[in-house]
Amino acid sequence: MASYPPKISQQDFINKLIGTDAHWDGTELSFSFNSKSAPGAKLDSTYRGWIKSVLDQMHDLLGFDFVQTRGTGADFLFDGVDGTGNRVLTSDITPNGQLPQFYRAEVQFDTSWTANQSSNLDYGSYGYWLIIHNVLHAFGFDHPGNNDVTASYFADAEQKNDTRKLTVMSFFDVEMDGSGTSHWFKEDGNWVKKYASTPMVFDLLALKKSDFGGHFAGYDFNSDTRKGNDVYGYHVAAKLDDVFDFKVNHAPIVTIYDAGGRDTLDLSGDNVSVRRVVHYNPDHTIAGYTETARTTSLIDLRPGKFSSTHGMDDNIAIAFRTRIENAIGTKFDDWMVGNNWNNRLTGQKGNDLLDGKKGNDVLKGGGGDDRFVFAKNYDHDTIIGFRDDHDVLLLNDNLLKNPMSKSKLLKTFAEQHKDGVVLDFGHGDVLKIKGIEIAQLKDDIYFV
Ligand SMILES: [Ca+2]
Ligand SMILES: [Ca+2]
Ligand SMILES: [Ca+2]
Ligand SMILES: [Zn+2]
Repeated sequence: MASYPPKISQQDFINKLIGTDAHWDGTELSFSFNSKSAPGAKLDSTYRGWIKSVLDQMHDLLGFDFVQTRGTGADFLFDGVDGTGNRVLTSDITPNGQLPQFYRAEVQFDTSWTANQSSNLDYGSYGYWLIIHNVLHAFGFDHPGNNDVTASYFADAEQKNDTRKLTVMSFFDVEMDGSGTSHWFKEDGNWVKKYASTPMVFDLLALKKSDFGGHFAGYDFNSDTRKGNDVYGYHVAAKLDDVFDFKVNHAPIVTIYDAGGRDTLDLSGDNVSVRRVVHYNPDHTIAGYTETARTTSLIDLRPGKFSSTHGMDDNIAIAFRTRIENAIGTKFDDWMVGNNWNNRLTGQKGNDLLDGKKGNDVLKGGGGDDRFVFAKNYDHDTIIGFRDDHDVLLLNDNLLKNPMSKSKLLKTFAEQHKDGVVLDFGHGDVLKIKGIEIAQLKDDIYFV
């Protein structure tokens, strides 16, 4: 009987990722590709392009400028090997009274592996995931457990949440922890397992300097990255990293880091209509899979939280400290959750639930029968295009000191304005519902 390993705290988990205090210093790092690799093992131009795209990601996260050089003396040497396995070798020195500093990293990819053949590299592929994994090794990361590529979850995982959901350093699939999390994606009629194409939420926490009591020297984050008003997902600007363009990265498993501006997660182009459901045996091992219609998505803008889109689960995360203000939903039934800032949530087609949380939010349900959540400390929210007898108001009873009837509620708090109804619950909690009259609203209110 397989049993789950214990769950450990976020702090303990991240301490496991940070195996050493060694780190890279300075602002510029050189890299090169070994031109003297064994014949047939050499990394071709396609492979090199994918490695460079990972270095671009590391620039956007940490600000290092990566400069390509010739020869084998670079800070990062990327090498192809034939049959000796993937390896990362780092060297560091400890200057007097300081933390250890890296001065060299050699990253070897075994191109005899099918996954490492350049024709098999793409966003979401195992081979691309492995490049990110190994580059993070070269930045000082360890595996979250004492295990390697041959490990199996029930025999070797030291913590229940050691899966690829939180970190690219894990060897265990997201579904292993019994959560039912599916990263399967149907491609050309076949179900394919997808992998993260950016460092994930805990990786970013572990990379960041001083987040964890100075245990790790860590890195400052790049405060210039995408600091304008950016759109992620669909209808993105040409200059955006392709990893966040879901027309290119069409089965996205990503964590979004953004340094400022008013940003939008646009999921309007997500038309994935099937998903793969994971089934478990009584002993927690995987029993098998079934295919089902995909009808919902979850879009959660809170830092550190995951969204479930493209028929997958927990595949898009917002990094801690990253603020994404706006979201555009799919044609399916979206559950949209805002954050503590001012959000604009647009449900579009489908029966959506919109929950802006704190901040002055604008909620637009679009077609379908939509539900709008309002509660204490939600500030000034505005609902646009409320459809009488279709849309529903879900009012949290924490807005009221004492329970009351809907008629009493409307009498006490509602005021008819030219363009809609304003419900002023006091203490700055004001909900405006546009395009409706008080009398129409009564049968559309529910207390939750
Ligand atoms: Ca931005
Ligand atoms: Ca809708
Ligand atoms: Ca909000
Ligand atoms: Zn590794």
